[in-house]
Order: sequence, then structure tokens, then C-alpha cells
Amino acid sequence: MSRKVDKVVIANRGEIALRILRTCREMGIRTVAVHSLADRDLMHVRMADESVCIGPNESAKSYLNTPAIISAAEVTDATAIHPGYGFLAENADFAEQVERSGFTFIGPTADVIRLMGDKISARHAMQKIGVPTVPGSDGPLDDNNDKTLKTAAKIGYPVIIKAAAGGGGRGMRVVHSEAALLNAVYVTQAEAKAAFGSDKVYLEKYLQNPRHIEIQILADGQGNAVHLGDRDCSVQRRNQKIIEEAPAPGIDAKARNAIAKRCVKACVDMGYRGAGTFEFLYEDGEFYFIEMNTRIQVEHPVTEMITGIDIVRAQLNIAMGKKLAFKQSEIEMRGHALECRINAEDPTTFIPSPGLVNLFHAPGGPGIRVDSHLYSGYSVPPYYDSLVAKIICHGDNREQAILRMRQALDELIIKGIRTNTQLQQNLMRSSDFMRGGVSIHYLHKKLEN
Ligand code: MV4
Repeated sequence: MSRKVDKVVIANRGEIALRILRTCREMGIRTVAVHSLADRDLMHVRMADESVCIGPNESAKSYLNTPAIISAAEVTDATAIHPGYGFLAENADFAEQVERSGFTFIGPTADVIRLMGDKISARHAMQKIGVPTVPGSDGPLDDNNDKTLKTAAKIGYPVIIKAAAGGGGRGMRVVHSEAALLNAVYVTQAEAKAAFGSDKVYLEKYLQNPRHIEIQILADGQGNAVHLGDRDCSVQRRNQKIIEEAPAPGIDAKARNAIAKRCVKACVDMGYRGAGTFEFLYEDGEFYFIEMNTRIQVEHPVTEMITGIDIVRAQLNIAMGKKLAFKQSEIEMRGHALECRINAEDPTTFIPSPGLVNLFHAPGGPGIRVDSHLYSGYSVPPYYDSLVAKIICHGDNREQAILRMRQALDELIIKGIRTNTQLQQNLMRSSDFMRGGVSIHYLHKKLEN
């Protein structure tokens, strides 16, 4: 079925809104920027064919306001809505309402978003399809305490209790001994109920020193799917990724191909449509599925740099009902790419540092890409995420990518607000990072010293 995608509402802000706008323009697709009151001066709002103010500063009343976004699509005669990442990107009810209102949701079907939004059903789906998961409970924990204790004993301590409706690090608790288990289950259930409206929780073996490796896929929902390789996102602080790279360093070709093929097969079996990411923990040479993201991700540029594929373009083409334009054998991975996230934050306290950017100068040169909505004179509002720029560097190999990143960070000028640029510079000179393959605990340990 072919669907009209000739005018897209970009239901997001900041760098990703600009990223989506750029590809739309290249494809001759008209754009509608929807923005909050605080975001009148965003770069993409100025560049869009049309713009609609959808509410006040608070995201709850603007970027999360489904009726306002759908109304904006109606009044501008748009045909499709791109959710970007964050906000409503993985909200199945939003996807459903967009489609029910007669617009194309640029992403998977609401059913698949819902399936993956429940981490227990996602786990179950992967087990059925043959994607390896972390050893854990079969479905949600119930009020049979003896059974819960037995399950944990069989898995072996430490275990981790996770909320089915959680994800991205929210609603989790690590348990180190049998004595602490039942109370931890009870508390996690209560917290999950309060935070997500569901007290469903499940158990997994707690992996103590894993890496975070994910696999990017594209699927057309018509039986065709490909992977675009993996990314390593282990350098993070409090579940906020700081550096991402592609490919994940030090993984042998056989293991990475095997897991990627599983993901592709899972997409075909599920009838998945759009761009998606399978998140894994990687420890002692094994991959363990933890979550699937049904959206475009912040770190997608590193994959674009090594494959030459525009993932937003692929999303738009898939939404139009086109079949994938390339086969797996036509996708070549070349060199290595790194992304450093630049956040408007205090370098020592990590407290957000919004305000007027007096001067912005972006780095350049071979292999350098900057995804940022900043410009000199722009004021970073205090209401949203503190990500203000992504510096992406490609090289023939990881060493060259790191050398280029050092130069790029050196050239980057952001005056008026505080940023984490110096931390990124330090990381690009850290012997552990330079060796490659650090775990998810690396940055925490480094910052303690
Ligand atoms: C885990 C884990 C260890 N063992 N599951 C955190 C985010 C969410 N996506 C899943 N998370 C974790 N799940 C088991 N069985 C450790 C984490 C984790 C983590 C994972 C990826 C990236 C950063 C992380 C930071 C802390 C904990």
C-alpha cells in the first residue's frame, strides 16, 4: 500500500527536529514545525515551511500534547507525523491516534510499539524468535513468594528486578541476597505502580560488568529487513549516554554477524516496520537482549557515517509504503565513527546550564559532522533535555576517528553556557577508552577518581 507523505509534521524539537527537516527538504517533502512557546527561536522553526505553536513551555502541555499535535497536522493539511526520539516517539496510544485521525505515523504500528513497551512481552517475543535474553523469570512475578524465591535461587544472585513498563533504566532494583529479595520485589512493585500505573515486575540475572551494544535495523513491513551493524554505547552516566561508536570495538565478525542476523529475522517474523534498535548487554562474549527501541535514536549518526545510509530517509520511504531499496549484501560498513554528546551542563555538578549562547562555532574538516540546533545568539531554554550538539567523527579506523574527534572538540566553541566539552576531551585521551571495550560502569568509576 502506498501512502502519501508529502508534508510532515515534525513533532519534536532541538537537533533531531532539524535533522528530520534537512532530510525532508532533500526529498522535496514539505515540513511543519510544531513548537512550544519557549521554542519560537529554534533553528528548524525558522527553516520549516510552516510552524504552529502547540502550547506553553512545559512539555506536558506542548510536545506531549497529542490533540494539539494532531490539530496542527489538520490545520496545515499535513499527511504524516515524525515523532523523533523522546516525547511521544514510543507512545503506542499516540501512534494509534495519529493513524486513526488519518495521518501516517512515521514508525512501527501501534501494536508493535505496545509489544516492545512492555518489557516482559518484548522478552517473550525475543525468546520465541530465537534472540538470546538474560536468564530470568518466565513472565511477571506473582504473589506466590515461594515461587519467586525459587526462581531467584535458580537464576543465582545477584538478580535485578525490573518494571515491565519501565525501561531506559527506570524502575529497576538490584538484589544481592535471598534475605533482601521479597522486600525489594514489594518496593519495586509499589514504585512501578506509582510511576507507570502498572505493578508488573520481572526478574533477571544481574550482569555485573557488561557493555551496552545495540543493533540498528530497518524493515519495510513487507517481508524485508536489514541490519546496519552495531553500536557501542557503554560510556554513560546515570543512563544518559555520553559517547557512542560504531562498530562496537573488539567483537569478532562471526559473533556480530550471528546476533545481527537474529535481529533481522526477528523483524521479519514480527512484521516490523521502520527503523528499530535491539539493545543488548554483552558480557564474556555473549549477547543478552534487554529492550527494543521502536524509534530513531540519538546515536543514529554513527551508523549513518559507517554505512552511508540516511536513516531518516529510510524511515520516510518506509512510511510511504516503499520496499527497502537495498539488500543486506549491498550494505558496506566502512571505517569507524564516534559521537560525543555535548550537553549544556555544569562540568563538575552535571546540573543543567541553560542560557544565552553568545558564540557558537562548529568544527569541520574531513570526516566531521555536527548535528546541532545552536547558533550564536540562541538561548537554551531550561525546560527540556540539555543535549545541544552531537559531534560525530568518521575515520578509516578507530584511532583516526579519535584523532579527528580531539581536533573537532578543540575547534568547537560554545560561549555563554557551560558544557561537558572538557570531559569529552579527557575521555578522548583516556587510555581505557583508547583501548576500547569499556563497560557501562567505566565513566562512573573514572569520575570517582
Ligand atoms: C541490566 C543490567 C544488568 N543486568 N539488566 C539499565 C537501562 C536498561 N535499558 C537496562 N539497564 C540495565 N539492565 C541486567 N540483567 C544493567 C543495566 C544498566 C545499564 C544498561 C545499559 C546501559 C547503562 C546501564 C546503566 C546501569 C544499569
